[in-house]
Amino acid sequence: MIVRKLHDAERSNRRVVTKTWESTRLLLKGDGMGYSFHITTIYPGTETPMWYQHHLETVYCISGSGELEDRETGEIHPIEPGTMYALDRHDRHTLRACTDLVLACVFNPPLNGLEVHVETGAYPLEAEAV
Ligand code: 9YT
Repeated sequence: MIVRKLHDAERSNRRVVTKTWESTRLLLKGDGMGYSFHITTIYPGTETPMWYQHHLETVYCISGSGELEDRETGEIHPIEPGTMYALDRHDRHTLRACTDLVLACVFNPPLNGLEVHVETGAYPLEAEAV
């Protein structure tokens, strides 16, 4: 069994910080679950274009508000607590946060640990592990 506390993980190298978001990766590939599980905060007033060519991702909004643009269709979806979205088709998308947007995220295949977006908005398949 694996038991971890977010406040402990935030003080370790499981926390990755970028210009528009930070993410604490509570479960990673090395944990052997077959997926990774993260608590991510998107910073207010920011816009993050993403395109996970190598991963499927499910996101659940815990708190905050923002919007998700589906760049495949042009649709805009409000994001608020209780909203889930699943990128089942490696969809190109952009996330905009009005406030701190706190999200629970699951990735399949699991992240190794230190992934940050490359220019296309993807994560490489094999990044450095923590
Ligand atoms: C929602 C999203 O994909 N945000 C970027 C960070 C990502 N969730 C991560 O690496 O934890």
